[in-house]
Amino acid sequence: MAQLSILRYPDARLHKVAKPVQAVDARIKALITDMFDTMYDASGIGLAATQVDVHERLIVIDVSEERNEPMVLINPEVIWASEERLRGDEGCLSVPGIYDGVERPARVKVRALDGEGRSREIEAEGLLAVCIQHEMDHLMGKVFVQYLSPLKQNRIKTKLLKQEKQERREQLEST
Ligand code: K1U
Ligand code: ZN
Repeated sequence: MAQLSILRYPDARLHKVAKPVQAVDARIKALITDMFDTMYDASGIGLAATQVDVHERLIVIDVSEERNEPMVLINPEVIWASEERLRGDEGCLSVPGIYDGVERPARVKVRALDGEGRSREIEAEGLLAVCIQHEMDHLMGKVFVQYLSPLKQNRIKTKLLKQEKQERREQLEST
């Protein structure tokens, strides 16, 4: 089991645009396994490769209560989005402790390759639709806080930078 390190906002690498996966080969399959381990360990419902500093279009998701419905989306594309939009609270493993409302299309249809490289179409609503759109934003270098006001973004940046400094101080003190 390999745990990957998750980039934390405001790390500039979270804003890189991911490139398409060229082949679903052994390297990508190993990355998928490590991303699921990392996501489950962090109690997340999704994780984009961007968040573990790999800038390729790959997402892992599991929105099930039992944590037994893993879903892999490689090179995902939204092929339809509903006109109806819903606002819901979102969180992010790269923005720990921050939750805020974001408005997005209520339902989406996405085409992607699965973990075996087979093309799939997924119709999603509810939490799955929110999670897919949130993770696809990561692949475009967008973090959910960028939907919030500049004032809120600045407050979040300051809070997380302060937390990071404090954690580094505590680490130094314990060595
Ligand atoms: O960091 C991520 O991209 C994963 C993120 C996905 C997500 C959660 C909620 C709305 C949109 C996208 C998380 O898993 S945050 C973890 C979390 O605290 C959570 C888990 C279940 C439901 C809601 C939040
Ligand atoms: Zn996120």
